Amino acid sequence: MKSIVILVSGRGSNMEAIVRAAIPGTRIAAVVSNRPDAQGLAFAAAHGIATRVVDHRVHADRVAFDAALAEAIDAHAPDLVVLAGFMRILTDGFVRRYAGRLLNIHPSLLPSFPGLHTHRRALEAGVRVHGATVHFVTDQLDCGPVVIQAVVPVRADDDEAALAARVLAQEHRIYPQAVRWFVAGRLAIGADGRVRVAGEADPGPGWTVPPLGG
Ligand code: NHR
Ligand code: GAR
Repeated sequence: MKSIVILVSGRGSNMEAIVRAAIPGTRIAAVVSNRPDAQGLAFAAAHGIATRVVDHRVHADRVAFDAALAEAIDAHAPDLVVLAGFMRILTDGFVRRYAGRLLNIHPSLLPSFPGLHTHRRALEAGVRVHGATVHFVTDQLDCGPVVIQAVVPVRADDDEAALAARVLAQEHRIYPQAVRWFVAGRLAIGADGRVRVAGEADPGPGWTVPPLGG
């Protein structure tokens, strides 16, 4: 049984998608939030999952916050740590501690639009396609090895909310898939820094494009 700790900051719909996927051979050991008011905590508690709050505001700096966060995580000795809408940048020391077992989902087609407000920036840039990326976390923000991406069209009449919703629906498909691959031991980071998915044709079904009409 692989044990997973999920970190959230807000709504927690990606966490919910992973919980609902009920991936065989996995157990969601805990959901940890840096915000006491994160909506995701209620869903986790209602599903019998242990919840913890590590409030970044009560810690003097990022190093102290990350130490408290690591303590909360390590209490569950997880095989995998999943950032699901987690909104605090993590220190190098934290990232090193969980190297190779720390995943993030970012709401853009990385390396385009790292950082925040990705949907607004995609609209401003006038790109025709946008999407989401699951990647291993490294000390380079939003730059870690890519596991899976999903592409969505950008429509002429899109606003930030409409585009975000279209991307989010794809996030809910690709994040459980990435977790499934990880727990099945099928993900490896090559010497070239790229992710290989064992048993999938190169580059694997790591990309998905919903039909333009959809
Ligand atoms: N930490 C490291 N070291 N590397 C990554 O790739 C990380 C990370 C921590 C979080 C998620 C990321 C995203 O997918 C993530 C990737 C928060 C910020 C941010 O600027 C940026 C990127 C991401 C998450 N956070 C502000 C901060 O000062 C706070 C913003 C807020 O609280 O609303 O930490 O987009
Ligand atoms: C998701 O779109 C996720 O990709 C994004 O925030 C949303 C969280 O939704 N993550 C980031 O922007 C990280 N900086 P959720 O809480 O419902 O999963």
